[in-house]
Amino acid sequence: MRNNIVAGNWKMNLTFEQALQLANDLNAWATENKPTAKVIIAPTSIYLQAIQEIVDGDFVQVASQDVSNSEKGAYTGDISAEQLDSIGINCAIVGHSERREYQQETDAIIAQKLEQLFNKDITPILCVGEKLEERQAEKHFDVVKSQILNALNPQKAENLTKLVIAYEPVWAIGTGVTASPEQAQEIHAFIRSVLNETYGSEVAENTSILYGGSVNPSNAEELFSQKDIDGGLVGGASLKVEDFSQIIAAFK
Ligand code: G2H
Repeated sequence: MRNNIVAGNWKMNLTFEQALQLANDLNAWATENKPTAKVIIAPTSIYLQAIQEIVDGDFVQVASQDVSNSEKGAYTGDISAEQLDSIGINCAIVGHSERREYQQETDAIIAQKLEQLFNKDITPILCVGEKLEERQAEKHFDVVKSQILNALNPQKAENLTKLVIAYEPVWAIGTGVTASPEQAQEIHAFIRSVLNETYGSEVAENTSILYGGSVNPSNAEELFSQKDIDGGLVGGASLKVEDFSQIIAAFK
């Protein structure tokens, strides 16, 4: 279902103590302020259960940063959708550009990961986005379209309404450079039109499309006010409760 969502991707940051503190602080803020947007945090996997236990799931949901593309078995170091489900995790980020780049994740692997998540009714946040040279060559629409179709075409039709997409231009990630609200809106509208053309209006209208890439308290409100931007996937600025709460509060 299409919701306003602000998700914090903590990446490989924070000690256990720091992570618990941040989760506690955010939980206190969210339970007091009752934000209109859905709030999600994605800590490193070894903290998932402890953080899940200290936050109020009505206000702060906990997501995994990744999932295995295999169901179970001899895959040392991997974490399966079934294992996430068994500790009550119902959301996972998939296909982040850092994993595409450093772990050589292909669209085919990402499609398998989506399938694993759908099989366990875990909501995927599918990340897509072009690199700087692709934008400079004006190939960003083609790149994003093929990332989406390659990930979604193998899925069962009934699962496609249970998806969140995050558009994260690689040139804006952790760089302090943000896509302008107009640039972001343009490609978010394009993503929704691709969903509409390929999978129909129900999928297009039910998919929350988040923007990611150097979202901060100063740019969140303008980005989130765009028609096809349903929220943000926030990295660096999600590590401080003051910044992250201001971003969440950009949804009045
Ligand atoms: C993009 C984003 C969160 P940051 O990766 O996924 O990170 O906000 O630090 O650019």
